[in-house]
Amino acid sequence: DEAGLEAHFEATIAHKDRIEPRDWMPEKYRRTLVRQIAQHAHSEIIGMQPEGNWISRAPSLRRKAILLAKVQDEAGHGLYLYSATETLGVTRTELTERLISGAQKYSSIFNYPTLSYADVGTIGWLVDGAAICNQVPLCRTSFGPYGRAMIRICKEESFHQRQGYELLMTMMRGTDEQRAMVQESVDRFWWPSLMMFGPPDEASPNTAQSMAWGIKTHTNDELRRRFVDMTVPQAEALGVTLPDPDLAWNEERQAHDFGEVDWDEFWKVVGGDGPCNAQRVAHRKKAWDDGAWVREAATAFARKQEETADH
Ligand code: FAQ
Repeated sequence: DEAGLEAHFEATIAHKDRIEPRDWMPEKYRRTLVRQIAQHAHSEIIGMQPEGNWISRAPSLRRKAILLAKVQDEAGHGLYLYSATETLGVTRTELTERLISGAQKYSSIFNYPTLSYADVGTIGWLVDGAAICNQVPLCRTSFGPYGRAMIRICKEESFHQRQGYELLMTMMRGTDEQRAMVQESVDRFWWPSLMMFGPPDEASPNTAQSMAWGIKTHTNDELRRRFVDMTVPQAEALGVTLPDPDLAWNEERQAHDFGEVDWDEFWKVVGGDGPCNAQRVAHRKKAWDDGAWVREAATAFARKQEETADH
């Protein structure tokens, strides 16, 4: 009966065991997962655009090969995460339509433009760095397919982070112009990277329930603080300044103090009014529309194969 199933679900969560697709789960748990995993998948797919912008202009064959591999990895992560979402009873077509209509979100960070080649390095260092900080704990999330997907994705994100840092390190060893280009890029991406962790805890409607269900294991602010502590020494090693006058080591807390994120900007970008929101969604819609004939042909071919197999 329903009460027994619910008790079993609660016990599984309490033991930190995993919920699998065939297990009974509360409808709100299922909906929360579809929301979070689909948004995560959409972020990977939309996230191909800012860096994809530089593939044709990479400064060397080696840099181009690295960038191509990274952007392809992001496509793979997106497809992997759509598959995890499909185990909850939605199709990829429905999810893509919800992205294009604006019913579902994707990470705010991908609504900022990539204005210089240094942005490729900064995205790897800061954006993938923030992604790792947020996603390593998700390897132990309560829903099996999501947690297992995160393990592989985090390994690839580590490579992405290192390639970005190495790119910036190379530019910092270059000319004054190159160093200035890195600093200017870090100035633009620092605050938006902090926004990736979501609103402050007191303004995060989903955190409490998601933590009770073991979907999230840390709050948004906890992970944001962890990211700042992790990144400051990396910035020092690189020789760049993080654009926050309030950033300082707090001896007593053994952690960094830092300034307040511009939450008005965050909500504006999340609400669809960031620098590139319209462009990102329009680009995705065009690719989806242009690909309709491929999906139709593949479906017709699969149907024909089935019919032939019957005879
Ligand atoms: N952008 O109550 P909360 C990557 C929304 S990494 C846009 O705190 P929650 C790798 C939130 O959805 C990026 N919207 O929500 C890569 C909710 O709205 P809703 C993807 C945001 O879910 C690197 C509302 O605000 N990573 O792609 C954002 O408990 C380089 C209230 O917020 C993930 O998705 C935001 N930044 O916590 C690819 C990680 N923050 O849905 C290419 C998995 C919040 O009720 C290149 N997701 N919102 O309408 C999570 O960990 C969580 O969903 C959070 C938000 C922490 C993002």
